[in-house]
Amino acid sequence: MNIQIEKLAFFGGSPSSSQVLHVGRPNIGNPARMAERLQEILERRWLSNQGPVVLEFERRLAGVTGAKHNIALCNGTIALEIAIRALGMTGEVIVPSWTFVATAHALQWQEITPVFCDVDPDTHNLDPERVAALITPRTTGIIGVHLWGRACAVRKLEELASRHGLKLLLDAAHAFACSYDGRPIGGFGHAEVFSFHATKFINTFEGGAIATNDDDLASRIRLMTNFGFAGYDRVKYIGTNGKMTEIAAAMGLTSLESMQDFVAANLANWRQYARELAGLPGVKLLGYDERERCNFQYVVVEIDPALAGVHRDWLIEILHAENVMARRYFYPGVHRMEPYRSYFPHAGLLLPVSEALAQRVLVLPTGTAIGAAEVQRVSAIIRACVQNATALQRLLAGQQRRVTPDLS
Ligand code: T4K
Repeated sequence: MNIQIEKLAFFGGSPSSSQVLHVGRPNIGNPARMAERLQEILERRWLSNQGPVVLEFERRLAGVTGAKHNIALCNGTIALEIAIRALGMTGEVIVPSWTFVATAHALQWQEITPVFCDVDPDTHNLDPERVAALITPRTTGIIGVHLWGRACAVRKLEELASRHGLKLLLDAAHAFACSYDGRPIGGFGHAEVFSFHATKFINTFEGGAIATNDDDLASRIRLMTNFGFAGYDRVKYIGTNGKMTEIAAAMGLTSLESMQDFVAANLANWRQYARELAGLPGVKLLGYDERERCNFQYVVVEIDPALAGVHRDWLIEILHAENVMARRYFYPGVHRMEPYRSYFPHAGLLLPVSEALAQRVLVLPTGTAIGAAEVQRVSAIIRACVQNATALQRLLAGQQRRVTPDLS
């Protein structure tokens, strides 16, 4: 595919395709099977409250996570909030800023202070040495995130948590069906939390789950998920409503049946991106450890403007004009979002890696909705921009529209 940069849609040309490509277009399993399940649910007239489809979904989750308890919930954020509360976290909890905002909000929502910790530049996950330096007498827990489906430094975080008597919760929203050290994600820390949002590898429209091997914790979580009810008329705990619906679980079961197809599509896309973007200066595609199980749901690229000659934000604008809705997750970093930026205006000083990643990361479309032709199209646009960076800079300088940041 030959792209001439002066003819890019951003400069007034026509987009390379009218097809809009998204990051997070849902993976859909067999629609006929989903329709059958919906029919059964409607005939049964059992729509929520631990119905048979939710129970079957939980059993199937156990087969993937290997955890003893797998509690299906209405979304990943409520799952985080419930897990945090059931674990008894209070005071301060150490968490990366380089994550989706829900990880921190789930703490702040309960008036627990998120203490932002920097990440390792190679893994994008919590740096355990920096975590150790942030522990204070007020610290009650650590939340590690398996960002992009790549496991965080679980072993070191477990050691640290046990040495200091802290709770360790793992936000595994991205890491369903992934592994760490050959063991499935789901059984580490005190509990792990999954998201089954529409944009996730396996989806239940909206949904989530908590996996744990701790019997007491699991029963507290189950109580909290259903208002604290331990039977008709008997509330023995403070609770909320975190229940998953039957139709959501039906979508989950349907998704699980096609899980291997989803992985295969993601892996094929990722490998093709790797081939097509290879050798471009300043363009680093994040790798996956292929010895571990992975869902390959995220195609993450880091753009180093000094080497590439183009800034990530220029590429975003150019790609969007071409109908490629690439994303700059998790810009500008949670510590720069409200209320955190008002509470901790200088947090960035201790988060140099997170700050740099927020300027460089570009997430590209993948999933079963796209294939080889689309990957080739996205890659060709990026390649054309980087290979013609000097000409691109000249064209941008001549634009009336201001393009930030200005590299000149
Ligand atoms: N922890 C981590 C580390 C997380 O990443 C997340 C969620 C959570 C916790 C919390 O879990 P949940 O409470 O969400 O279960 C998305 C998702 O809303 C969010 O689930 C996800 N992380 C985050 C990384 O991404 P946005 O702002 O990108 O969503 P949105 O609406 O822009 O959708 C992305 C693209 O997907 C759109 O361009 C269009 C496409 N799309 C989306 C939906 C919903 C579709 O084609 N069809 C659809 O149905 O946040």
